[in-house]
Amino acid sequence: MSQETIFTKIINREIPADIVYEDDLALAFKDINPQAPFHVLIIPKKAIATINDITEQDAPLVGHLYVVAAKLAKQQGFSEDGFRVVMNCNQHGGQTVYHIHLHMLAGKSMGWPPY
Ligand code: D5M
Repeated sequence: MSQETIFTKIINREIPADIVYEDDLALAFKDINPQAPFHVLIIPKKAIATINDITEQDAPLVGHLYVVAAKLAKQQGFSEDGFRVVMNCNQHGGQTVYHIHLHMLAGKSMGWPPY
């Protein structure tokens, strides 16, 4: 299942976003409703609705999102102190935009569990 969402519009520059990283496969931009001093969403350019829709073929692409997170952490100086990445799935996971995205939160110490 892959439907066009607001994130496709961001990829296509049809709506604005504060883009912090882009390559052939992925895009990262500031979350509109930040939950940490640094909160970006790292998304694949390929529209995949939820974690449930990730296939074996998508594995390198999904892995790439983590590589981007590590690059951003290094670039922004968060590697050592640490940060959090999380991907929500469907209603119980708190997903609201149905184009997979890795939340990357940094710049403060975060609690666990996340509720
Ligand atoms: O996270 C979806 C996230 O997407 C949520 O934190 C708000 C963010 N969002 C929604 N629209 C935009 C735009 N236009 N720019 C930037 N960020 C946006 P989820 O895990 O699906 O709940």
